[in-house]
Amino acid sequence: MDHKRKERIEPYTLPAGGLDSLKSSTITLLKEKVPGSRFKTLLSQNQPDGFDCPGCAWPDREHTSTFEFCENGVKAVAAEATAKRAGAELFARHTVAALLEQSDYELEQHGRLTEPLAYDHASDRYLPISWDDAFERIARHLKALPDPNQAAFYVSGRTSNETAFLFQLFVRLYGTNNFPDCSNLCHESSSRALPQTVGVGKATVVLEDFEHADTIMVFGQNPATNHPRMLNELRAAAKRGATIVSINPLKEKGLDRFASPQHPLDLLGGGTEISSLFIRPTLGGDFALIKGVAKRVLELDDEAVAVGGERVLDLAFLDQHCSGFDAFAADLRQESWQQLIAASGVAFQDIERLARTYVRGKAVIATWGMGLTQHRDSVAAIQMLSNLLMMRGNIGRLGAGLCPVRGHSNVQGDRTMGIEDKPTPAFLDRLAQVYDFEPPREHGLDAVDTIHAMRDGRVKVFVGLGGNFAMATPDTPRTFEALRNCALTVQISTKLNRSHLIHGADALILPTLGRTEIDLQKTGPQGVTVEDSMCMVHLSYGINPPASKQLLSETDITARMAHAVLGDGKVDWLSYVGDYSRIRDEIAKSIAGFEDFNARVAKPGGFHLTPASRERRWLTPSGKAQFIVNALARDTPISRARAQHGDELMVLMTARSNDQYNTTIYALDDRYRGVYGQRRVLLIHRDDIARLGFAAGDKVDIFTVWHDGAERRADGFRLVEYDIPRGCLGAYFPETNPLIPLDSVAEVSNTPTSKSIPVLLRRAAVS
Ligand SMILES: Nc1nc2c(c(=O)[nH]1)N[C@H]1C(S)=C(S)[C@@H](COP(=O)(O)OP(=O)(O)OC[C@H]3O[C@@H](n4cnc5c(=O)[nH]c(N)nc54)[C@H](O)[C@@H]3O)O[C@H]1N2
Ligand SMILES: Nc1nc2c(c(=O)[nH]1)N[C@H]1C(S)=C(S)[C@@H](COP(=O)(O)OP(=O)(O)OC[C@H]3O[C@@H](n4cnc5c(=O)[nH]c(N)nc54)[C@H](O)[C@@H]3O)O[C@H]1N2
Ligand SMILES: [Mo]
Repeated sequence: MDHKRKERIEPYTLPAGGLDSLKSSTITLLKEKVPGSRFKTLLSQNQPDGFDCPGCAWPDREHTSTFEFCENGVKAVAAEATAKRAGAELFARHTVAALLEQSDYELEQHGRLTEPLAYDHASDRYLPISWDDAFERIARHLKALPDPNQAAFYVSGRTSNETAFLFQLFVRLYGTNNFPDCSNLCHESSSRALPQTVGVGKATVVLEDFEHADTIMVFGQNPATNHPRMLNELRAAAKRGATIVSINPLKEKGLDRFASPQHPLDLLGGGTEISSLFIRPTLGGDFALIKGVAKRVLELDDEAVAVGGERVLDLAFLDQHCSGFDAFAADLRQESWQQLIAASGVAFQDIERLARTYVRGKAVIATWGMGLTQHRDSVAAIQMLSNLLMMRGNIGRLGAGLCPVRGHSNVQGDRTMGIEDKPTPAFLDRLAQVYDFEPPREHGLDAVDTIHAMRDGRVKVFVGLGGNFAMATPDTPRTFEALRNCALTVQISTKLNRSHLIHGADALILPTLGRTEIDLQKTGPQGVTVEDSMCMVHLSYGINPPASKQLLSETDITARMAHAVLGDGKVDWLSYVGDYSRIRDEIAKSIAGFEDFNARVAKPGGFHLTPASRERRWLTPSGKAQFIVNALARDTPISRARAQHGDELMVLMTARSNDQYNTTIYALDDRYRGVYGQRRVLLIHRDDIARLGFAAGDKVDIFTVWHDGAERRADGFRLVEYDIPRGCLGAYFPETNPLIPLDSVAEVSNTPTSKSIPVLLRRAAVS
């Protein structure tokens, strides 16, 4: 095929969704050679007797009565149901060094892993190993460590509650809280911000609230690509007359117009207008923007008081439910407009418009994604958003509330099950009591700190339950160095990825079932449970035959690994494998909110794990919804880099294309942004192209400005003129992860600042 023709830039002018969405899904199914018999899989997605879609954590309507088409879901399911296989022959044909030459896209194309493999130094190849020998090898390494804190146990967010529970129990009985997880790279800022303000780090809304909201503010999210089913809710809200605001440096497709594949009339017409207002902060400008809106709300209340009008603040809520409002108001009053405007990159008129829209709303939902969580001051920004909603009592009532929109389909459930490097004493106390042991109390390592520890030799064994740690994390060369410094790396995976190739001295690949596959055990096919982004817990049953007879379920792998390491002391590990409802009985005993788990989850649609904040019970130290004062950061790595480099300094965000799932590259298009056949592109404002002395289409190398003297670069990116604020750049990850310094992290949450990297551009050395 003519490669040049495929590589093109062509702005997308249709509404998001629509027939193109169906087309793109069909192409994926054909490309993956998904057998026709498996198409029915798609219809079982999110059905009462089907499986929970591995695509994202957006909830389903009553775990639905009708099939809800979703491009993201189709791609995720097709990627798992693919007919392609990465069997032992593949590894016999290629050395690891040869596989390393392949792109992430090519690695993904090999298909599903089929049997356990162990790295062989002599031949630089992965060779088959028996399951028993694999577990024995893990046990040998783990038992040899002088301190259990020398091992780290990564969890990606597709793992079921049942597996996650067993996994954390195993790891804590082994003796560590070293649980780096994908959350650390994702919504950790939400998980750390919200407990301090409203007591729980989860959404206070359920889907039904979207039917009652009159105003919905969407911060830093690209739902057309990442949560397409969310657009059906926004569409319905827009049709009812609700006001939807998008707060995003980019005017993302789908947040403007959406043609729902669910509604044939939409496909024929021009779709539905979603957002009536676009507020476009500079990258990382949200804290200042939201603080500005809060300041304006306070001023509008002052004005109402002055003329004896209706109060803008919800005085009853503030009085009964909140603590710290006076200090918060005093801080808002002293904040300078000039600073807020400069830091947010939003003109006063737009701050005013957003404030007035917010104040007009009687029931306001704020949703957010990675645009809010992956900056240095993300925790402060999310707390400011919580403050803003609290000012008008928009938490814990119909149609209103906080809604962090999580990514991986069970990332929230995994945390609930105890995949947490900083577990609460209450959680550990209960585990201690149920299993009669003293769990480790010392906080463990998160994702970034695990990389530091592996580099320093403090962690020697890395076990990854899903995910692609090597590519999902920042500072790629340093992360590679870290993983290669391990004595053993173990990856429990469905498909081949770079984390298998960047390995320790000893290395294992343990292939596993995906959620769409039938998990047949002694007592019959097993269901597993997940918790979605709005705290609904439900059962999921796979329906496809396993990709290979040699696959074990994640639960089985976890139980056998635990058995090999710990024996049958406190827990009879293997006894749980035959019947997962027995694990749910253990969860019911051990984790708050899961009483009578099996019975409750058996009901169609499952149950809501209602967070106290939704009921206006505040699990904060003050027992109230807590206003939190945070100051505008004035001295930051970006401000320092700008002082040094002036206007040449640009700020880069790294996000997803339409054809990728995190580090999994399905194909090379990002059609909503008009990018085809390529990924090494850099979105940039036309004025910046000219100002920096380039032309659109030029190739540049990107360099990070950081204080440690190390060179961080990513080469050969094509400049694409784009409607993005001046001074800001957009590119895709994982290609740009080498640019993110390991110590460029959000305060408190330690999340890499994937959306604000200070960089300089140079004409590419090789064009
Ligand atoms: N198809 C598909 N679906 C997915 C995924 C996938 O990779 N592919 N990943 C899953 C996962 S794990 C997650 S976490 C979610 C991620 O879903 P999103 O949260 O939508 O993640 P991103 O693609 O990183 O997009 C971030 C958005 O934030 C905006 N943004 C960037 N910086 C800022 C800022 O400073 N302020 C504001 N206000 N906005 C900003 C960007 O323009 C972009 O629209 O999607 C999940 N669903
Ligand atoms: N620069 C930059 N970096 C980022 C982000 C960003 O916006 N910018 N986003 C971050 C975010 S939000 C996240 S969540 C992380 C994602 O980080 P991860 O969760 O680590 O990465 P994924 O790409 O989702 O993992 C894909 C791999 O998971 C395995 N897999 C898939 N399904 C299953 C399963 O059911 N079981 C098992 N055992 N394995 C499975 C497959 O082998 C596949 O190759 O990346 C983060 N990294
Ligand atoms: Mo995520």
